[in-house]
Amino acid sequence: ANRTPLIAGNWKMNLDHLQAVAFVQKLHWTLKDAKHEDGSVEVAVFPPFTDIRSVQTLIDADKIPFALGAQDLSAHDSGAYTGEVSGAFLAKLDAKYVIIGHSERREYHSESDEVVASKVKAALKHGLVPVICVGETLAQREESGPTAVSIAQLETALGAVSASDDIVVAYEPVWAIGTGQVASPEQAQEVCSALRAVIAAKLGDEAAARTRILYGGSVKSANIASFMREPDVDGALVGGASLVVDEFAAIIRFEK
Ligand code: G2H
Repeated sequence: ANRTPLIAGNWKMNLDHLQAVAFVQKLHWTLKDAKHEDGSVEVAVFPPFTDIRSVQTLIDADKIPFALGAQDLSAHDSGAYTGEVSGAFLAKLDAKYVIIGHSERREYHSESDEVVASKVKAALKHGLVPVICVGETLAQREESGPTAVSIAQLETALGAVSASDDIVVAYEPVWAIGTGQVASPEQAQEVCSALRAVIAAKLGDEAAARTRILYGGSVKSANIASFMREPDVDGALVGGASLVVDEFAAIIRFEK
């Protein structure tokens, strides 16, 4: 299949808006002449909400070919939801993507599969591409095997998705997140291929062939190529390593 690889930097709660602008500028200069310039790899950054406007202004002014995303959104459009951010607001800032159901949201903010599904619906309503995160804990892997939890999470998340919608799926085994304990390429492939089968069953073969599925969890420049060689891994959701200019640039420059 002909899917453009997506390298996505999830900054989590790091870099204030001034640091963010400096970082994106430096990354852009480091990548001059790299293949993302010709569109053969898509680069996306996911800063904290407070940085999005500043990064968007910079990207626009300097014609930097990075897509912009948020790390979460509200399931609601507007109203009395103190502290929440609507997909409508993110769309107005030219955000293209929004991460939904990251394991840190599921764990620290008790986001259920149903909440994730309602946020996916809200993202699509506002023209944002949801990056739907799924993945199992070590205990779940030992109890129900490598694929069951991710399959169930994705099936619920796709509840309000239709075949023509643009979505991205990210498989992030919880035991590999920020731990340095990376999944093997074979483990990533096994789950990513099972997730593609879920998309095929729910949305059809065309959607399954078109949708990008990312691996996330301790991705680094030293291991990115091994994941990208797997047929069902179409990119990476990168946390820690996306905060280091040279390291993230090297990930974007991966050679299979
Ligand atoms: C998983 C990943 C990015 P890290 O959370 O979403 O983070 O690369 O630091 O494991």
